[in-house]
Amino acid sequence: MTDSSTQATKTLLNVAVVGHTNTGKTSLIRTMLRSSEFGTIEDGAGTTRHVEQATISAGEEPILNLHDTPGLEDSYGLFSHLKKMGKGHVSSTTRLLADFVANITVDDPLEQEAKVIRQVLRSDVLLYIIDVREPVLEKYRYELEILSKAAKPIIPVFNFIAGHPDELTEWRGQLAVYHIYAALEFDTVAFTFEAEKRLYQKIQTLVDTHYTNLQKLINYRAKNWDQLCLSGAKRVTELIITVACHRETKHAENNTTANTLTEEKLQDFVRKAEQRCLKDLLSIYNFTEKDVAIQNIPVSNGQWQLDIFAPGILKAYGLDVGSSALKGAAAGAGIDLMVGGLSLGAASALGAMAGAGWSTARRYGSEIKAMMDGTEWLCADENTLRVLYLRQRQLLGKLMHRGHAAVDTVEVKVPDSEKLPDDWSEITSILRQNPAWHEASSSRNNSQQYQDVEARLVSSLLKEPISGTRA
Ligand SMILES: Nc1nc2c(ncn2[C@@H]2O[C@H](COP(=O)(O)OP(=O)(O)OP(=O)(O)O)[C@@H](O)[C@H]2O)c(=O)[nH]1
Ligand SMILES: [Mg+2]
Repeated sequence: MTDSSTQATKTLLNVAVVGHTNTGKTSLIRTMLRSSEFGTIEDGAGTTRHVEQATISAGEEPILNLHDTPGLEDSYGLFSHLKKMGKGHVSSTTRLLADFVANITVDDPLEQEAKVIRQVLRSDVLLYIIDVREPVLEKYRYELEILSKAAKPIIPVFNFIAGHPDELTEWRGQLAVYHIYAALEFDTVAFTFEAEKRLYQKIQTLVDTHYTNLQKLINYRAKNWDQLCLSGAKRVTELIITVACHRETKHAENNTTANTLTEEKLQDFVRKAEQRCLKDLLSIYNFTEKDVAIQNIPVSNGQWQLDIFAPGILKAYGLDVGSSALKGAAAGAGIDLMVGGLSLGAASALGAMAGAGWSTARRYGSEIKAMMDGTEWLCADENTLRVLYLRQRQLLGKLMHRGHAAVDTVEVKVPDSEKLPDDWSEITSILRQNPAWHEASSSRNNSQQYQDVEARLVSSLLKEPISGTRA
């Protein structure tokens, strides 16, 4: 480390993440770092055994140090010890805590607690992580009592809030006893950027010497978050476009076996395209299998649990359209009536026109030729495209943490079909008419019409759900 970076580290804001064991301290740090590499996370007490430090930067510029600490397991033991040290009186100065850490011996039963307190004394602000599912037991009161002796600003962070409103109220009441009013609800696994921003803003108000640096971090993170959401929406858009533009050549003679094979080929294409999109989205949002499980995303071993062509899928996405709902999405719709947006009749008329303009021939040439030699195409039918869109939109919502259980309670149920873009039919019809768009090319990307369709899909995916779910 160079002299200047040592200097920078010294002046960085130091934030200690403390709390009872197994409340999600390490998980919170991973979330804040956007890294699943940091520390060890386990469902069990005493996972983190030592203080570990990580630095959060805005680009290249380090902004703050986070210190993960072991969970406080024996707050009662520590409190009694401090009381003994203070001759029956736990003084309100930090002196007692400093004496405690200075005199602790290796293998002392309170060694772990000493590690925490040592870091607390070295830090500028404390994030106190609370598992609200736990009743406000005596041991937590001792923890708060001890931490408040360090005379550092404490920001309580409520974790595991989903479905526990009463416990949350009780915790808030308990904190008020210690004059701590401004707590944050921050789901460490499934968070929104807004919640993270509030966390930094809270620190800004409590440690105003670091205001400017924290603001740099907020701005940097906000920009990154927007880009992340945009990448997700663009990836889904690419899927919809690839599938909607795809055509499978069908044999004109009524050969059932050949037609079934074509249908299967089309289905396979759609499945694989969706699978690739799922894989990319999970990687864009850095989601591990554990996050997938916590977010209740219906994916197992990286695959959708429900096949896109499974019976009942239309119903699952609110597309209950009579008898077809029982069957699932159709394998494909014959495209002959959609050629170039023309009716069959118009297409034959054009084909018959020997002197049709060059541009007409170029645009409709393959359709006309196909019609002449009896070739037909299959393309993904309307319902398949709808399910595809709705499923990725829902996934995107979860990845952006809009649909987490923690906020589900305020969701107003809106039929999925209403979550399609207003101009959905127009979009899919344009896509079907432009098979050449199935993959990127400069002529596609420069086409005004393509850019317009892409922008419409992206913005519909980024729109807040109409459900009124809190972001
Ligand atoms: N559902 C849910 N689970 C969480 C959340 N935060 C943490 N967990 C889980 O809670 C367990 C404990 O998380 P850790 O991050 O290891 O907790 P810790 O406070 O660091 O634990 P110690 O190091 O043992 O003190 C893990 O199984 C996490 O996956 C959350 O917001 N929601
Ligand atoms: Mg830990």
